[in-house]
Amino acid sequence: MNELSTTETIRRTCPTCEACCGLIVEVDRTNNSIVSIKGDPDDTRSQGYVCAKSQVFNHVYEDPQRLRQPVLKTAEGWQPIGWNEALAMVANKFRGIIEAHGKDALGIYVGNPLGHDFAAGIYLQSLMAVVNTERFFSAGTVDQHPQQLVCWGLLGHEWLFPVPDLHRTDLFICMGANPVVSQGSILGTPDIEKTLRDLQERGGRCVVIDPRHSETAALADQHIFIRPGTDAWFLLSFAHVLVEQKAVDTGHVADNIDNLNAFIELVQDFPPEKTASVTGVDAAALRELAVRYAQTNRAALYGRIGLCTQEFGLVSHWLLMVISLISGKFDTAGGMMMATAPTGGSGPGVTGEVKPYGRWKSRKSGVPETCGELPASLLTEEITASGEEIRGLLTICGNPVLSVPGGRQLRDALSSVDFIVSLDIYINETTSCADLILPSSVHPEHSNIDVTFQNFATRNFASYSPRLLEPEAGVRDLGDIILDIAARLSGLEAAQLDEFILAGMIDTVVKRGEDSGYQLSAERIRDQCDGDTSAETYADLLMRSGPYGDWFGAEPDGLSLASLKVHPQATIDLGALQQRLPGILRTPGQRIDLMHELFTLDLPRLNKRFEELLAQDSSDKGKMLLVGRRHIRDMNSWLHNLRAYVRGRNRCTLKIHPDDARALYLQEGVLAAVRGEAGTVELPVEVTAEMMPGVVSIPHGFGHLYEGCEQDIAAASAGVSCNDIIGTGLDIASSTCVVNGVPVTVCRA
Ligand SMILES: Nc1nc2c(c(=O)[nH]1)N[C@H]1C(S)=C(S)[C@@H](COP(=O)(O)OP(=O)(O)OC[C@H]3O[C@@H](n4cnc5c(=O)[nH]c(N)nc54)[C@H](O)[C@@H]3O)O[C@H]1N2
Ligand SMILES: Nc1nc2c(c(=O)[nH]1)N[C@H]1C(S)=C(S)[C@@H](COP(=O)(O)OP(=O)(O)OC[C@H]3O[C@@H](n4cnc5c(=O)[nH]c(N)nc54)[C@H](O)[C@@H]3O)O[C@H]1N2
Ligand code: SF4
Ligand SMILES: [Mo]
Repeated sequence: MNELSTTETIRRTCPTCEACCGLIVEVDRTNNSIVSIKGDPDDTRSQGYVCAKSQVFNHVYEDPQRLRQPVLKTAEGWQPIGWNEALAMVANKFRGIIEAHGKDALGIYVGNPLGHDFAAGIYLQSLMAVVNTERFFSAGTVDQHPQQLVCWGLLGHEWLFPVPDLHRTDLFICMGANPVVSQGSILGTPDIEKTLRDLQERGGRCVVIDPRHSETAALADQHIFIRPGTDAWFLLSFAHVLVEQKAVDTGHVADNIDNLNAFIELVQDFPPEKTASVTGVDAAALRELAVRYAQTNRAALYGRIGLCTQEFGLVSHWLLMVISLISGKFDTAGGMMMATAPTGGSGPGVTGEVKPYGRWKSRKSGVPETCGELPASLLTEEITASGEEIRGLLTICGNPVLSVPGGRQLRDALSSVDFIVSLDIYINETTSCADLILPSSVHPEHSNIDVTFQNFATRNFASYSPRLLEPEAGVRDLGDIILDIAARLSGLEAAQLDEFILAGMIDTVVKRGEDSGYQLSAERIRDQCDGDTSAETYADLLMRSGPYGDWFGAEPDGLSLASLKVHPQATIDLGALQQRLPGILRTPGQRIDLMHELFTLDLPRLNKRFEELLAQDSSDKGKMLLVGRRHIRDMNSWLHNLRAYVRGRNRCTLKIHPDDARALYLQEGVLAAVRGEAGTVELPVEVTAEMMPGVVSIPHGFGHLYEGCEQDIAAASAGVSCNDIIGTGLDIASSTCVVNGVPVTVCRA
């Protein structure tokens, strides 16, 4: 601290997206406030870069409408309630429901910001173990589930994701992702725009395959329109060309691969000329791209949300990974590679032979779970499942009323749940339906470690973000709240449950030591591990026994939490991505079965759909396919109460191609009515040649229209929710919600 002033400079990472940019924050100690947030030029990853959202966590901290203490819904409105009373009520109500109706009468929905809170992630695992409900839902089923299943099916680990090695690639093919706006997802790179320009400057190419000429497409060397939902056939043809070109080369994993011939046989049937009319991609353009890919040693084929949340999300991501594998571009520099995270693991989830699918089914429609979850769009029908209703619901950092298909129906269904608790910081479209809301500290008030995102980064890194401000009186951290609920439900004190978790982690570390040739006693580990909070201690344990760890002194130059805390920057760069196969494979016998039944069982559905699409008459006026989009100033639904992020032009518009607009008598700015399976919304038209003809786009996360919310700024720029149109259609092979390529009818309102 400077002697003359009360300001202090603290370095931390930005907690708002996966990029984890390094920040310099000036904090004023006299009034416990943040004076400024700037990019840290000395952060080796981000080098001073930040986007407009770097200020988010301070705006949220200062937002007067953010909840700062628990509130209970009463006949007189929301009333403050003490923590003890609130937590006792949660435990009593939930225990009562479980005793009367069984464990599965309790539902849990977890949203996206939880991934940005390391401590909450740890304690969520414990809560899930304690509650053990089959009615578990998360934003993951409107997101990365197909990718998790592909990672499990081919590599044996649900959370071992390949990322494009952007810093060394010469050809980046980007399908169904818009990293220039999203800042990269399962692709952690600060300043993606510069990263892509660097690629171009060294002679490389960026090619975007997307039904919209997105911000990433605008920067790319080539953009190819594709009809939404048809990527699987594009990829089958892509693989066909590789085979035709005799470009199949399985490289250093050749000895681990099974069923290569069967895969080759499969793709023989899909020359580009056969799939062109279905995908809308010219056969010659596809051939040229596939040949270029085959001839480029360092090439990365990447896909994200647009590939996941569509009718054939699982098959598309399977093909994406198999193509990398059979072209020698997987686990090699410049191709698709896996990070080596300092905490050693690659997150929760199933490894090896335990199947992460089909272990139970939803009660109403019999849809199989995947990755321990039921599709979030089925929450509504599960709540009302006759005789097996969800009676108690816990939502954690989630806003499913806006984020999940059939949002309006969900909102209605929530009124029939006996008791809803929301762990959230706002009274919004979802939490306003709760009986009790328990807010937690926000990012400036607690420390954090980017454990999840260290697994998705394009360069290996470690980071520590210290607490910036003294928490306001009575504020509790989200992790502690979750721990407390888990403890009360299992009849323990929070400290006792924490102690069990610690003992379990120490056992894991002892075993890790044995596997790596370090003889460590539990006592020695317990003596040495350290942290300001239990969660920090857990991070210390994992880091010290991880791939760069100090092994509790055995490797004095290795990483520990203490070494991160004294490092001048918030992050330490741990170098380029490394080759990880075959060692890291967790499949039985370390085999990579290219034709795993998880994927091939969906081929008949794929073939049937292909025939239907071939036969389809596309002349039906007003019938369009809906896709989503994101904007740099949004983060799903939760930044709209911050004036800095909603001012300016209305972003919640229907983007439509000029030819379609003309045919439907829609001019710029008029209201269009867009009807889908779940309902109709009306919103202003934006005519733009960005869109592929026949495709329209609406962003998600808007629709702040409900009574009872306490987000005045959001309400003033409400927009509409595209999830009020989108029905509960699934990529049934992965139980993932389809929010892209959704059939809608468009007309003038
Ligand atoms: N149509 C369509 N739907 C989509 C998508 C799409 O592309 N198209 N994308 C999907 C994707 S990828 C995702 S991840 C989901 C997101 O789905 P959700 O995670 O359900 O939605 P969010 O809008 O991110 O809601 C975040 C919630 O967390 C709260 N929150 C924010 N910060 C904190 C905090 O620090 N502490 C606490 N306790 N609470 C906090 C906010 O108030 C808000 O209620 O949406 C999905 N829905
Ligand atoms: N600014 C901002 N950043 C964010 C978020 C945010 O809301 N705002 N959300 C964060 C979250 S939770 C996530 S998961 C990530 C998502 O990160 P991305 O996946 O990079 O983001 P999207 O903008 O959803 O990109 C999806 C793209 O897929 C295209 N698409 C739609 N359907 C299809 C299809 O069938 N085939 C093909 N090939 N393309 C298709 C869409 O036109 C769109 O351009 O972004 C994260 N970052
Ligand atoms: S890119 Fe992401 S991590 Fe970087 S400043 Fe913006 S929101 Fe924060
Ligand atoms: Mo997401």
